[in-house]
Amino acid sequence: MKKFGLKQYIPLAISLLTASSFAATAYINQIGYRTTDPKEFALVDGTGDIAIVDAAGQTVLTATPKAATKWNPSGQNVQLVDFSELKTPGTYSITQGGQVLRNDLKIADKVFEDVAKASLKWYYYQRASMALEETYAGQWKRDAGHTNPTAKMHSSTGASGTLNTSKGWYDAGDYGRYIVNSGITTYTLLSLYEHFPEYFNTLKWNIPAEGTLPDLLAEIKYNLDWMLTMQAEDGGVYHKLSTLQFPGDVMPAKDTEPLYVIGKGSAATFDFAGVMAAAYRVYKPFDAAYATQCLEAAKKAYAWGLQNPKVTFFNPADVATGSYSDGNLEDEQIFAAMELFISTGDASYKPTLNPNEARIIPAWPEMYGLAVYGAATHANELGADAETAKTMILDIAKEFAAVATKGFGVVMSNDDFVWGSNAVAGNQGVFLLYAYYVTGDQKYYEVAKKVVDYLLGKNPLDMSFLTGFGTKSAKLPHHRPSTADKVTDPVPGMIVGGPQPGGEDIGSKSWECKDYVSGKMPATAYIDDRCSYATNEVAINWNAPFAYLTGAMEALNAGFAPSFAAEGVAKGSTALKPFVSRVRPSANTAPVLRFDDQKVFIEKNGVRYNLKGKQIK
Ligand SMILES: [Ca+2]
Ligand SMILES: [Ca+2]
Repeated sequence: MKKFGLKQYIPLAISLLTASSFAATAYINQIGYRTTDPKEFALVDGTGDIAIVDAAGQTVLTATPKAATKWNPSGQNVQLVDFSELKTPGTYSITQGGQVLRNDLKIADKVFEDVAKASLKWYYYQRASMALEETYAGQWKRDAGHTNPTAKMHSSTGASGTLNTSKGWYDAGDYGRYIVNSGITTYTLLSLYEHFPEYFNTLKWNIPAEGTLPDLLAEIKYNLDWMLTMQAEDGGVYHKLSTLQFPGDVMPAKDTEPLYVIGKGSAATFDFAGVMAAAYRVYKPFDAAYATQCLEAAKKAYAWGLQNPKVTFFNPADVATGSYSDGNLEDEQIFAAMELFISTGDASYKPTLNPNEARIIPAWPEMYGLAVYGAATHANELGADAETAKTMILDIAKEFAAVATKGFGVVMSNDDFVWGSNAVAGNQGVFLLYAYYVTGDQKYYEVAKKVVDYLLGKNPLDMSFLTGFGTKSAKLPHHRPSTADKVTDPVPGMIVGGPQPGGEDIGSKSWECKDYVSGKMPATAYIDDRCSYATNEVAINWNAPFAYLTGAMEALNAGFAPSFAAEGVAKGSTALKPFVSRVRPSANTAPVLRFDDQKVFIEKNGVRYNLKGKQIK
């Protein structure tokens, strides 16, 4: 008997028919487990020991599940099962009491290489202004979209006429290009290269060549080139490039409404400055002129930002595309300052970290954590602030590690199931890898790995959130090319937004979703349907942490460690003890960043505040 589905909603009458209906459900990383990694799956409604059986029918391991703990986001009582002892590559069945719970358990070497490549390759599929050729795109080949070399200046830019602007990545399921969301995305991908240059110098995934650049840097440059076009003469950076309204479900080439350059503000400008300062370091060995262009653009942007530090963007009345509005701009400023200081050594840029800043898990409006990352990974340049940054990371990472011993074995709690919850998970995982880098303590690697397990199937929906990969994965993402092409399978390598109970896309109109939230829990409020932009859309900033996690884990396991890493990282030598640190607010009482549509607010002790600290309903 194969059993993959959720079973908690099976009516009681049916489950009473025969005792065998009480079979447990095992939730696994459907892509597989690395031979040398710690391994764990989640079990619900289990009784007794489990056995793992190889393809020849031989039991290769028996294990006793841990005591059940309740996982609040799904309401399930979950037993975690450790099967780390099993290290032989192969495909296995999980059985309990003679019943086969599932038969798709895989163990392999380089187990995340394919998903890392696919999640990076997806950025190629999102390229604006160029055709995707069959030699690279296969059945997802398509015509070029948004090829117009100029876009009109919207009055919100304070400028008139047109701007030469092209290239870049489409942001999400729509065709907008937004500097703010490009900020965290591009930085995350740049940092993946900067941490593991030797590994990514040779890793390839069949995209068009860009000179002699490694594939990762060729892909990132396609977006940097676009970002560079979005800077005004005075240094300020325009907020976005989009049509006035979202297009229908059409291919990029059919979205022929006029493109506008819209808005100009501090968030876009500081994000741009930080990204360009980091790009300087990364591209310098390959193309000194391009690197200098990036650094000069960064300096110019930062100078404008210092003169205009609080210019908040709001959608003008005639514009309905993504707003990416953010009322708190100090974190964007410190991110830019940190990157400029690291790249130039110029003390006038040097920011000072606030050791009490608790909102340091990065998200698109929440860039403080990237400044903490910058400080923690540049001890020589930052001195005492590098130690402050390490302490800030470890205080939270220790809590994450404790939380992940229970429930589904992930960090996430109810509050994390916001719009784009899979990116919350992903960024928690990246955060844990930084804790691993700065301590060498394997514990943090293991907890970060559990995040990958969650995203690839060890979750109450029993599904891989990466399109094209896993026994059961999203088939109908909210992604216009996947909807409008004539191809059955969605574009591969996309992390969908994931479960969250907001139900913002539910309604009675033809394009809206029917109720998929009632009776569900935060971690199960999800629908694999094109209508669901609130749970099943894709976005460049949601793919980036997943790509970072899986790419970094492949690099680490290939023996590469970041140059700044503590002893023990990736090299199998003695792990260092974590740093001792002071008490901080617990995860339960610390302020939490929440998202509602594209608005952001802070929640603390159940009370919501806007980003200026004012209480809201
Ligand atoms: Ca912010
Ligand atoms: Ca399709």
